Amino acid sequence: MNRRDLFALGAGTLAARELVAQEQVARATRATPSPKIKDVQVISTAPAGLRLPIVKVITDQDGLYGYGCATFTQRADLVVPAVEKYLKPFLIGKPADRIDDIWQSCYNSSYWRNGPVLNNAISGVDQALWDIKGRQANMPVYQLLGGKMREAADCYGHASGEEIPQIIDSVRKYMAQGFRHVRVQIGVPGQAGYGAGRNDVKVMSLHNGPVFEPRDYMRRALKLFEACRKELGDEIELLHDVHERVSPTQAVQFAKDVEQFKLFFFEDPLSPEDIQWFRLMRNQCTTPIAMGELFNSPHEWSPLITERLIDYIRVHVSQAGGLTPSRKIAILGEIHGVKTAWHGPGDVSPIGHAANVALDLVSYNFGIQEYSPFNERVQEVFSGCPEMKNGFLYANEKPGWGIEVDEKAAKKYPFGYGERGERKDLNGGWGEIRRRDGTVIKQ
Ligand code: GCO
Ligand code: MG
Repeated sequence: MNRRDLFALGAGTLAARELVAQEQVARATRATPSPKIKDVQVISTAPAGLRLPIVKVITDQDGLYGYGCATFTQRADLVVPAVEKYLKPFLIGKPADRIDDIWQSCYNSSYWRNGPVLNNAISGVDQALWDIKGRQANMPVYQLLGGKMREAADCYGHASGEEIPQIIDSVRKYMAQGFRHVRVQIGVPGQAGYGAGRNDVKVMSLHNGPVFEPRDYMRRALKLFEACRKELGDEIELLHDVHERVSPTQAVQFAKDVEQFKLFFFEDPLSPEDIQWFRLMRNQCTTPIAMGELFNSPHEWSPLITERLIDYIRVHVSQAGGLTPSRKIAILGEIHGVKTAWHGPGDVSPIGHAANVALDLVSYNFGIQEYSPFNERVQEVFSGCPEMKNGFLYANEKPGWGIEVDEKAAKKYPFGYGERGERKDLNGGWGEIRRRDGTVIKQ
């Protein structure tokens, strides 16, 4: 019997009122229809010569789509079929608003998981779904995560060079722009150090390729820190990236030797294969340790965080599978007193940088953000990049990530070419670096 019949019968007004109330509740709780995933595409672009695969998820609702960062620059072409051949057919027709559910199903759909290609592909989809949800809600993503805990993300810039005076000069330039944190890297003459030039010197070696000797590098780096403290004082926060270039015992010794210079953090002293050594390093000194840009798997970050063996977790957000798992990493860190320092070099796309900033703003345990400037070409392709002011990075306040991708401009900068349009060897993948005797090293 419906409402009209009840009234017609003049039946008890109580029953009639109850029916009306039930209808109201049903109307209020009836969910708006979920947007369904209609298409999943990859935009391949390298505006700064670094290959950035971007995933675009398009829904069946007019004009509702989103972008996600899937940047695994060294093997960027492989991310494309991982998205288009496997995730796309798996996702078509699925509700775009069930983000974690989609993340879990993509993650499990390959059975073998936690590899960089597949994780980056999932990240592209995951971040695009967050963008879509933000656009639907008419809010920036950081609002969906609970809102700001701070106004902007304090950042560090990169100062590097072949000789000490050059680097000190570069730090001063950052300080003049308002930065309070700067990473310092120095080259070794004739050697292929990380993040610094090598000048024209030739070093003796048993092969013709780039050379790197860990002990030469460590001696130079210690001289650099000493000079920085002498010339720049104690207030500027100095950071350094070892880039897993030394052996485990050298790393422990190096961490002890730099303790006196009070670095803000000492990054990647060990490779992911050697993470068991962090316990020893911890027992030997109080140098703050940052680690994790190479991590793919919870088996890597979980023990280091829960056993409080590092100070900063430095995951490359797309490498871990996107915003959804990285938010969980941040929360795990908060519980264990480990701070965040998301990887933010030039080979993270502006969408990825926007995801970093969203996490920076909402995480209590934010530590520092790595910053790489967005050049003109990058901004030609990506409008609405996070903004830098006085060493702080600000989120775009528009819905979602607030970034639009100009797909026509993106096509002007295909994979495999450098910043000046020159063809890149190995399609931009990395070659090898060897010690004097020819032993290949991690780089
Ligand atoms: C850092 C880095 C990077 C990586 C690069 C690899 O910024 O801390 O170690 O520069 O080397 O992202 O592609
Ligand atoms: Mg690094």
